[in-house]
Amino acid sequence: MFSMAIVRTPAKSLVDGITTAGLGKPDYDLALEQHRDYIRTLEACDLSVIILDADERYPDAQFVEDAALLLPRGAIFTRPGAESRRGEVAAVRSVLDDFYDQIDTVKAPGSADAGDIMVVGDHCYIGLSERTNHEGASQIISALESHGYTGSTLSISEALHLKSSVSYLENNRLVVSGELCDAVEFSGFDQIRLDQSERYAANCVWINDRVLVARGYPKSIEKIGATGLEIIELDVSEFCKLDGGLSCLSLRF
Ligand code: CIR
Repeated sequence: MFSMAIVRTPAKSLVDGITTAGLGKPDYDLALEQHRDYIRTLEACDLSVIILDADERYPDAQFVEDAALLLPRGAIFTRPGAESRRGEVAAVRSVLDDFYDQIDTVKAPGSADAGDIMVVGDHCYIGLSERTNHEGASQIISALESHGYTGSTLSISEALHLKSSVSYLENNRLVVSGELCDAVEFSGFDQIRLDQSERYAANCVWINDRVLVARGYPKSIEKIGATGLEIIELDVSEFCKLDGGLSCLSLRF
């Protein structure tokens, strides 16, 4: 169960965030409104939300999930794969230092975005992507082992991050899309397979037996809803334009 979350207010510079989506530039005011809705939803899921200030130097800083992996007793801070995002970690770290005794940090030449890390019980699946390299993953696995966790890697090529295509909904339930439908690593899960046309919805977020799902993906809502979990739909169209999804917008702990 989670009781807290960290988010970061988008800066006006978000319109210059990194993207491959080809959906045009996000509308700042609408992004801000969607971000406020997101915060209200986290609060409705009984989380206390820490809101970090916007920083115009970092157009992608609202995607706080990439800066850290938070485990019950320790935090692992990443070294984001995109150079323009490396400076984002400091602000996230400054609020988390007080919560954790054990802190590890990914160091050069390692790189990792925590959007590439999916926690399933005491195991972490780490996507090797354009952002997360072998060295970064192996530093994370060593840190995980010192926290009593294990880690394993799998290569991804279709989407930006591992969790762009897969989400764990607890109790062995996994939402999967695209290339990950055939991944042997995930064959033992109860899979909820999404249509290719709705693959963006695979980035959903389990919070205390509710699931946040992106608005606009009706077939996925029906499939995920069949689990019996309460679904909360949220419009994140402006973040989708920056290759970001629901999970990227917060760190839950
Ligand atoms: C980036 O390319 O880094 C951002 N525009 C999007 C990051 C999304 N984060 C995530 O999927 N965990």
